Amino acid sequence: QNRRPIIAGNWKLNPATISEAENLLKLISGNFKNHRTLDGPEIVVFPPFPYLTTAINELDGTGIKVGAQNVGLETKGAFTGEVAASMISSLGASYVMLGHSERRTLYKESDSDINAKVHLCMEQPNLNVILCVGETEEEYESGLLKSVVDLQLKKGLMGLKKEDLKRIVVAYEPVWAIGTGKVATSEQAQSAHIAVRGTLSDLFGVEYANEVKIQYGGSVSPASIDELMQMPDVDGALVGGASLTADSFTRIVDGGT
Ligand code: G2H
Repeated sequence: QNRRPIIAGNWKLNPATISEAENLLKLISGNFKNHRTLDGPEIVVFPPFPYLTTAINELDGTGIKVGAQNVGLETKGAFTGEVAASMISSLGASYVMLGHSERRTLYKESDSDINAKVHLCMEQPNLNVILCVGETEEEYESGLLKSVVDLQLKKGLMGLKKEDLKRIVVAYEPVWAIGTGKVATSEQAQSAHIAVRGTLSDLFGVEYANEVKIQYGGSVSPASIDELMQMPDVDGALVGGASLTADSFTRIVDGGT
């Protein structure tokens, strides 16, 4: 299968100030100025909401896309503190990340919330979604990986039209590997990705399952990226901590140490 890899940087709640964000963006932009992105992987960065416009401007001309880490459940009106998909889209962002385990656990987002948000993004013509799924350590130890991920995919993608499915990227992030330094082995990632692809094939057909990109996420670093990317079903990475310095993010995009 000829799936163009996609490397994404999830900045989470970092950095603390716009000037630090600008510095990071300038360094990333400098590293990718020479259109290395054209034949390489698709690259996306996910800064916090207040930095989205700055990121879009700073990365202009590099081919690097910008996405939001979440979106609200409403479209407009009296919902103080919320952010709508139309706002994200109208800034020129092209991705929204949904269902990250930190959203699921810390902010109690359910699969049906996530599904509603996926639909809100699909109403915006220019938005793609990275849908994150993954099991906890306890579930992994109990052999529940497949059934947990199955349900998250089934509920998260419920009711999507065929043409919308093309705008979905799946990120498999085992919760036990997130921010822990405990990266899954490439074999563990590969077998989980086969499970994810299997579910997507059951849900939407084998043709779709072969086309959809599945990223691995969880403590990815320049030291682990090469082995992961050698796995036939690993189509990229969702990188947290290591995306916060331009050097390590660039090394991950370029492939390894
Ligand atoms: C998983 C990942 C990015 P980290 O959350 O989404 O973060 O690479 O820091 O484990």
